[in-house]
Amino acid sequence: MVVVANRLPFDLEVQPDGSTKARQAPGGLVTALEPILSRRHGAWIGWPGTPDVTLDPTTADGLTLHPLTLSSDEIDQYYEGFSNATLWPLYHDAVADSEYHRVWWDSYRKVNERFARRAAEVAAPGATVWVHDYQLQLVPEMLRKLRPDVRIGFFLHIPFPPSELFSRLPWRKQIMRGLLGSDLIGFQLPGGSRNFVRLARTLLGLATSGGSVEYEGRTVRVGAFPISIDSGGQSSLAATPEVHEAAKQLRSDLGNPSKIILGVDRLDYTKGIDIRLRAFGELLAEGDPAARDAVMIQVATPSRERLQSYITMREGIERQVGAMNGDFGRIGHPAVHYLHQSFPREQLAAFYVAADVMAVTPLRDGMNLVAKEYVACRVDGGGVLLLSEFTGAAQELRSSLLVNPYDTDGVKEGLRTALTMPAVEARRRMRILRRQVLTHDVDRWAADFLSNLEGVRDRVAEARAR
Ligand code: GDG
Repeated sequence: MVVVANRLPFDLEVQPDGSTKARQAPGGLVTALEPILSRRHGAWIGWPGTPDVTLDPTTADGLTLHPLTLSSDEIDQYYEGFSNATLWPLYHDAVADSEYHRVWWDSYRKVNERFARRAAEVAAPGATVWVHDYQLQLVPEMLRKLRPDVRIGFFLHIPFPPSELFSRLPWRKQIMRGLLGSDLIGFQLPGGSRNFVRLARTLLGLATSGGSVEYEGRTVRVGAFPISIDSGGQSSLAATPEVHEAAKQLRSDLGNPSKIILGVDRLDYTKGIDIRLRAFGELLAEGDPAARDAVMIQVATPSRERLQSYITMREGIERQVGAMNGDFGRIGHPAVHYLHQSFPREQLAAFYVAADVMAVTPLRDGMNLVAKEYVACRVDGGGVLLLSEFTGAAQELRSSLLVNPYDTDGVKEGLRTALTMPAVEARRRMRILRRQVLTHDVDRWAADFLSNLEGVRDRVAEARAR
């Protein structure tokens, strides 16, 4: 089995002695796939994280890593440009403006071609190739031309937008055809899957049924596969004495506040960090008893730091945090602890265990693994999850406190309810959430996707044999 994704699950660094050292890179996709692949001894094709370096294939944790070289220009145009400044905002409800540049598209096409060629070289006869995410939507079609014998699955980690938004893309038909090179296309939610099928019909005039599209004599299956986390692993980590101790220490370091509110996100404008800050700030300004002696911790992992939209957003959030601490902080007790840093998993788990309220308020999010991680970490059965309706996770985590992030009063009310929820009610809700997250883990997600993918081709082969 071969995974093709923009990034390798490891940052590869060349040591002074010429050897290569692997360091785990952060991010949703890596967190999700690494455990499955190591068990299957698979191969992973991706960019090692540094421009202009050429590295030999290497093995780490039982999987073979095939580093693909990207030049600085390609990082500018294919990655930061077309992937993150054209597709990312457009696919997230256009919450920020997308830019359309033909040179970015040319670079996107060329880099996709290179990924496809490498996959064609690496895959064994009849192999399963699983392509991931919005950076590589042209790979399935390109790979099929080179290697018609392999099974091709594609999974999109971010939302797939409605036709009204997708149709803005000058290269909409090419992207649809790129994806249709797959045997199976997976989305996080049924809504994404429906959007895609509708576009196949209206934009390309193809024959479709609920979960399939007829394309060039093949049936392409389309469906929803909501991703999850290593729930058992996360839960066990949270139960260790070290994490328990670190959570206690954290609470005491904060001066034993009445409540700890936590946010954990890549610093991204889709995540609605400003929204939860505003809601908490207003409760503080009103002297709401629910917020008295409460503190907020916002972990904002550095992300896409060279893009102007991210620079502007970061400035806005940092101004907001500064103002809140200026208005409501006391010596030694800021209202918001803002951490623009990346933390080890164990430390993150301690944050989850310590948090009375977990605030997840994106304007749009494919799934949001942080919400699931918080639930998995609450082995004590406590804690309240405040969750945006516009995350994929909201479809499954119905017992959270669901809020509309565009409704400031609604988010404020949600936060107030979370801060004052009686323990019995919080535990009742958390019990239901935990049942969902613990029984629907990342293994189940991958097994579900792969068995569907493998089933598809087997049926095609059987039909041909008849
Ligand atoms: C995309 C989609 C979809 C964050 N800070 C640290 C850290 N993280 C880890 C979290 C979590 C992951 O990064 C973030 O995943 P999310 O799902 O929340 O968000 P995206 O990065 O936007 O992921 C998303 C996902 O893909 C999977 O399909 O759910 O909708 O946008 O696992 O824990 N990990 C560590 N230190 C940090 O400081 N160790």
